[in-house]
Amino acid sequence: MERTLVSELSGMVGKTVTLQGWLHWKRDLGGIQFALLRDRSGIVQLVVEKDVDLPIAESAMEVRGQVVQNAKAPGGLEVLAQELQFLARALEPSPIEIPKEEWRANPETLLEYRYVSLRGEKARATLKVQAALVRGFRQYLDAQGFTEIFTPKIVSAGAEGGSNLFPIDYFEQRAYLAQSPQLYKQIMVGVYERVYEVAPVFRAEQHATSRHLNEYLSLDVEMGFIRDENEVMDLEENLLRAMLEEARRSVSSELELLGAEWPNLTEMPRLEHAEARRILREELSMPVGQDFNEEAERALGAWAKERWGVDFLFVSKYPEVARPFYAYPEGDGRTRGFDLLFRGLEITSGGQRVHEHRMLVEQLEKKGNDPANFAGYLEVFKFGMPPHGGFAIGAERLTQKLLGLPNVRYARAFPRDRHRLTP
Ligand code: AMO
Repeated sequence: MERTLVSELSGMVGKTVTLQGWLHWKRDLGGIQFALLRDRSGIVQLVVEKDVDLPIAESAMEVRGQVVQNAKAPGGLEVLAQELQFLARALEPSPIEIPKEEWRANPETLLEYRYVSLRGEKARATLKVQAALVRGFRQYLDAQGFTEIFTPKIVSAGAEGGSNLFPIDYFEQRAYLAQSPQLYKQIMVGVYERVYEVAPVFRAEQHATSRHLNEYLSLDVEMGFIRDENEVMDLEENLLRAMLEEARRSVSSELELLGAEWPNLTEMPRLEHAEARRILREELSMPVGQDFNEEAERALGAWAKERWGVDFLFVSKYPEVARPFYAYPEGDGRTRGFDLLFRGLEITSGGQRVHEHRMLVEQLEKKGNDPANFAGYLEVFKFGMPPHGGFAIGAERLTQKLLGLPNVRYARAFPRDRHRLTP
């Protein structure tokens, strides 16, 4: 018996079909019962004889029945159930009544019972949008001659500075969970010229905020033989357009369901860091440091939206003091490093990197690092590393801002935050 998906029913009026899915909701009207069946493609109403003993919601089931039109049913169709088979009965009532509660449940409850709350249409749509963005990322970069790489997540040293590393025991040695594939993606530029990685990274952020996760999906890009960081930003612009277009093409109904506001993809201006600071200080009367805090980023985002009508804003030529040792110095205190803000939230850091061994040693020392501790890393730069640069996009933050989610945790199936290690 061939399975029909809910999304295929409109072409099957009058026919008898077999559906599989979950019991989403049920109502007993005395003479007759109504139920909703949910599968991966949608939800349909079932009309069920009164003497059938329907199990509780979230049971897995198979139904054979006739497809009929009914203007009053959701989607204008329903299935008159003739045979029902329960493949896996739910053992107890779901802690979250998905259809009723998902849109207004306590956020902590949704995360606590993630294994069922993920079945809600909002949660499913969110992660489908993210999957489409990631698919767009891969498709675009594949077409541009990039090679996908897979680098270790158990590492011997931090890539972004030591403060937020998770230490682990690695037999007799101390190891860490990777904060970023930074050093490895640079090494791989020496192999393939253009590389990308889609993988989780780990940050021991102590603070619980709406934009920090302790484990997040990093979309990393690195490319060789560049003239300067502008080429990297050009690539990121086109990449983001491709990612969003893939989402619009493949998950438009999910975007609509979640009320996603389509961003301005035409213009993504580049503002030098010094100019951004001036604007914050003089035009927005905000105290600013060398690195922008959350408030400053939000203010800059709002300023750019009002002034230029843009959603994406690059802040370029970051000062050396606010960048890691591998950022390419301009020699005047600035670097070729940039951030990209999306609706006032940093979704990317990137830039051109130091590719010369001698300069790298200098930069390490300038930052107070002992080059001896980076011997393995420095080794790589003895063998013809071309000028190169890249960036990383935080997938959850991009999803969060595209969909207007109040917290980045909803953009991850099983978020790890300061207080959450389960489910
Ligand atoms: P950075 O540390 O700025 O740069 O991280 C890059 C992007 O990753 C996202 N991000 C986070 N998302 C959720 N929770 C967090 N705790 C978190 N921390 C960072 C942000 C951020 O812009 N190696 C460099 C990238 C590069 O230069 O290629 C790096 O990791 O969206």
